[in-house]
Amino acid sequence: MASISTLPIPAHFPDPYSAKPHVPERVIGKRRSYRTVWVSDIHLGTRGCNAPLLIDFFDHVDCETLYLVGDIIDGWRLKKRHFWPPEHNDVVWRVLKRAKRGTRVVYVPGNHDEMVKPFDGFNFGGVEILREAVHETADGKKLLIVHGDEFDAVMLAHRWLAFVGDAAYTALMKANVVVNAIRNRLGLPYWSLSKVAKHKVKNAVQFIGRYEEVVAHAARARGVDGVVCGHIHSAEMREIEGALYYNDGDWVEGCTALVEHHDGRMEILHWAEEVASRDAPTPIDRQASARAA
Ligand SMILES: [Mn+2]
Repeated sequence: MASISTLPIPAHFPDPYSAKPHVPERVIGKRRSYRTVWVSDIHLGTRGCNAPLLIDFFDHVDCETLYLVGDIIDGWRLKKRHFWPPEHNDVVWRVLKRAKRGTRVVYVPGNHDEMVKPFDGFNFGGVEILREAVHETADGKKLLIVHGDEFDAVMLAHRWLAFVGDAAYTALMKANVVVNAIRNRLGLPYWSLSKVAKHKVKNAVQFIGRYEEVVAHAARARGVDGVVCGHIHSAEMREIEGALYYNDGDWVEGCTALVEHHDGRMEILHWAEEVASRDAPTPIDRQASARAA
């Protein structure tokens, strides 16, 4: 009789019986230590997710509290198509390992992982599920932690506009040439696709600005000092009419995290740049090029 351990497992699938990650955890001299770390919009289960960079981030950074601010697992996409490379399991492994080592891990679900929402108040292996949380910084500021999709209804704008980036715009400009060459051959008049695209980009910029204002307004209404959210894939930290607005960005395009230092100071980490500068020749060269820029 075949025992369960001899059942064939597809080669591409992470070994479900293994307690070890596919990408081994790097033991570096000393991890950077923060009081709090916020990450969101990881979109595990999609091709867009930049898991290798996030794995690198987790291997270099330590914190007392880790907030997962929604859209961590993309349930919407997974429902349609199964996509789960071993690196995505490695991200989960690192989060659970972190919890086991004593980090408080709080998971505030978003819209793409709304299937987690009914588990409000549950604790899964050290991961606390909360629909929303309030964080107090070392310098006594109260911050509301929400994913941010709840503000969409107030916005009356299309969320996808926020994702129109430079790359999409460049691609559209190129497509414009092709489209009009075809239109010309068919005897159709010129139609500016790039003009439409430009309009959309302008809308996206306006959308982000409006979104930030709506969130800041909500903070004031709730009587907290500020809000930490994600959702629009646009990292930011600024004060809007007396309210603190923090957005930790995403791990699809920007690859950013929001961190709180031990003294309460907040910072956005751009991890792709951190990795790039790590490979730079010397710190002096780096300073020189930073001054030249
Ligand atoms: Mn979202």
